[in-house]
Amino acid sequence: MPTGLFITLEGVEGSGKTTQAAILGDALRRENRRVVVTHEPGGTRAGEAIRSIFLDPAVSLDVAAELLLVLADRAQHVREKLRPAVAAGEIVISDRYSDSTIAYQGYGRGFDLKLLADLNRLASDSMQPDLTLVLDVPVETGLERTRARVKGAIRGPDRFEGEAHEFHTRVRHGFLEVARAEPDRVKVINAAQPLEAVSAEILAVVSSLIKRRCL
Ligand code: T5A
Repeated sequence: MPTGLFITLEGVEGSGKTTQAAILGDALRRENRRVVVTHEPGGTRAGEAIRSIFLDPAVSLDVAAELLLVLADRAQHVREKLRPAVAAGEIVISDRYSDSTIAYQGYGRGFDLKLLADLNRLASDSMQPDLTLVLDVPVETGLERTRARVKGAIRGPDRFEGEAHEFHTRVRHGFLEVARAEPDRVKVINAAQPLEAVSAEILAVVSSLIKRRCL
């Protein structure tokens, strides 16, 4: 029975996850590996509909509704896309997953971490990443990158980009706490470096895992 690999990229706004997920996907495809690059919220048709409500600052959302929406997105993503792809032997790279709920809804919004762990287990059907890379940057660096992007686009900041600096500081701390608690699964990458240096570090960690798993 073929088994692939499940890799997640996590981090604060503008840490470079989307950019690095694409670069890693391309690098692995060049090695003739089968790769799926996906993201949360989103990644399925239902997920994209959820995402549009979830991120729109013009839609009023209580924090409990926000939490339940992102969990609904994950429940669909795992069952429709992530688990079948890994079972088929693909390397799945997800731009955000369960640790974002711990960091944003737990450390950011203040939900109880034990409750979130239970809800994450339900939503993810207990599917854990083989490897999680936390792209760590100072909050200001990340927000500066997203602001530069917003300037050149027609859209304004989304629900989270518009949050206070303290919120993002708690979120960054949350990711680092997750990494401290689970050092075998979670590796912290210094994402304040130039793009190519970050990509090289990520590829080295992933290649070493692939080698260990004999994939
Ligand atoms: N959320 C999500 C929750 O609250 N709970 C959850 O459980 C989940 C799953 C998702 C939002 O949802 C929240 C968290 C998020 O706020 P999103 O639009 O998917 O919203 O937002 P992000 O995941 O934060 O994506 P961003 O696009 O904002 O950030 P990325 O993906 O980290 O950064 P990226 O790659 O788009 O890069 C941003 C800019 O920086 C440049 C890029 O070219 C780009 O312009 N850049 C660099 N510049 C210099 N040096 C580098 N090393 C660079 N790397 C990238």
